[in-house]
Amino acid sequence: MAADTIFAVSSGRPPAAIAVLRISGPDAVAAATRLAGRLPAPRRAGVRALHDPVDNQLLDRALVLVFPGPATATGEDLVELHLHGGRAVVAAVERALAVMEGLRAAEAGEFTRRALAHGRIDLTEAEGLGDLLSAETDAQRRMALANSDGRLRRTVADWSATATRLSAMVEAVLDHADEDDVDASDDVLAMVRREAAALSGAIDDVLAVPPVERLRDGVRVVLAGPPNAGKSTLLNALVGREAAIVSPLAGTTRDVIEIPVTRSGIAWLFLDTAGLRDDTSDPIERIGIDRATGSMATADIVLWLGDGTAPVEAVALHARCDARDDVAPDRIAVSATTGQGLAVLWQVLVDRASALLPKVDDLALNRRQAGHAGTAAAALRRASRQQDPLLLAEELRYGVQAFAALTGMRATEAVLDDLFGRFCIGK
Ligand SMILES: Nc1nc2c(ncn2[C@@H]2O[C@H](COP(=O)(O)OP(=O)(O)O)[C@@H](O)[C@H]2O)c(=O)[nH]1
Ligand SMILES: [Mg+2]
Repeated sequence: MAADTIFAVSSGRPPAAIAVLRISGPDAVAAATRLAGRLPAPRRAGVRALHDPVDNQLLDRALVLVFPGPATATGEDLVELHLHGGRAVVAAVERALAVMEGLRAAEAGEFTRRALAHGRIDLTEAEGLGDLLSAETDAQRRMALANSDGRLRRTVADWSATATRLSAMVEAVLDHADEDDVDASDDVLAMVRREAAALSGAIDDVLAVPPVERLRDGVRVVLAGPPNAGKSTLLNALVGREAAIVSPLAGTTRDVIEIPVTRSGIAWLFLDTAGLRDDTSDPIERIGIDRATGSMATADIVLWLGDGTAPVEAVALHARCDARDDVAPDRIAVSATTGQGLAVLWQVLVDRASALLPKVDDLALNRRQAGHAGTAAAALRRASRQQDPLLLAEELRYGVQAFAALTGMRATEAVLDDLFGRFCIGK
């Protein structure tokens, strides 16, 4: 089945000075020709008058660029129209394209999906691109750029090549099992086991790096404690706006409120929770308390605002310190009202987060990638202990398959839908 030719504005939402409309697919050049007449030479920009092929009305004067496939971003014929970025201009050109046979508007992420389908990029690069588009901090940008640029793909290709080479060595031993001298075969197998162990160790090192999600989605900081401890007020003070409702009534905060902020070059996700108490008869507050407990379980950092024993590893605060006489030397005294202690608290948060985040130059994996890397590492570890050459070869093959899944050679539709659903239209 021939693919549709797709089009979408790939630059920002109009109005803007310029709107870059991309057309990709087998009919891209024909469609552009119907609008613009004779096209400029490949990869050369040319100004053309665009006319509606139906009524010959002038639509815009635009810069036209033709990129013949397969050496293009999508792997297909690709045309860029640099239009004047007014809404009506863009809409008129899109209308003229939409009525052409075989053309349709692109779905979110569809250009990148085609790049993947045509082998222009692998799944790790597509994931890196997705992260790059949503990057808000410099660390996010640098990590995403490295992965979209093939850093992870190259590493996995090396791992896979090693496993494949080891697998071939075992196959060779198996093929010549009767003829060869047994000692030499044993030497080869011993070396294969050693190399498999080394490779699984190298993968484990990468798996030990904190996950990309924490960098991408923010360090999850949960404010927890009894009702009226000042959680919502502190959250507002930390994020710098009135995000959560504050009141002297216990049980005001019911649902978990999630507030993303960027500070000190780190993306944070602050979560305000319902106050923890056992004696509520309010069923809705009860649900809120269950959600609060759930949030604490998935927190990267818990800020504990309560006099009682703080949860293990939580940052214990002496909250509302302006309004109390007692002191707690082992806690950070903070007041959301006067601002006392907030700078100290931020420094503690930044220090903790730095240890929880991948370093920019680290090779870090997302959860999907780590799942497959873990599968491969486990297979290689088993291979390193396997005495039976047949089973040894089997484990190595298993490892190679996991690498293929990691780079998307065997990605399922569900994985692809999930990834590209996060992309914008036109990417
Ligand atoms: N004096 C003083 N009052 C505070 C402070 N933080 C919160 N409060 C007050 O304590 C009450 C409960 O605050 P809230 O943030 O709703 O507590 P939560 O139930 O833990 O979310 C409100 O009346 C706040 O105005 C503080 O740092 N100093
Ligand atoms: Mg509250």
